[in-house]
Amino acid sequence: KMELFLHGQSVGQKVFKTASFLKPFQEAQQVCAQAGGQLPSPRNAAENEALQQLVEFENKGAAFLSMTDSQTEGRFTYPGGEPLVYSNWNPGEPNNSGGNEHCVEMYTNGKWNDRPCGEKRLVICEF
Ligand code: GN1
Ligand code: CA
Ligand code: CA
Repeated sequence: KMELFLHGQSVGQKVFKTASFLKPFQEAQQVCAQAGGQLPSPRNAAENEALQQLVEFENKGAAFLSMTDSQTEGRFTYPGGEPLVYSNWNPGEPNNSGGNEHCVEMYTNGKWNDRPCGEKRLVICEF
């Protein structure tokens, strides 16, 4: 798919834009909210692919997704609390390694891993 803008990807009605910097999850959430968006919630393979292209292009490592299992361990939900309609976990994930992985990162290859929320990851927002 053609890259129309350097720092954005549009897919369906959704646009992903990268902030190009790294933040812990809570600050990343605030950055997106302040901009009128939210952290990315890829809900199908096309959205996941569009986001993956942006993560890969940025070349700053993995990016945070919106979803957490902070409410109930092992049950990942969107910011509104709904359960996932789509996932692209790396094999063996989510594993809640160390008992403290309640956020989700997308690797540059598009696969997901649960990860501690306090770690700094690339900030991309969806609008
Ligand atoms: C890392 O370090 P280890 O193997 O316990 C990672 C996990 C991954 C795992 C994949 C903090 O865990 O999220 O699931 O590798 N956690 C950290 O093998 O690096
Ligand atoms: Ca967890
Ligand atoms: Ca993990």
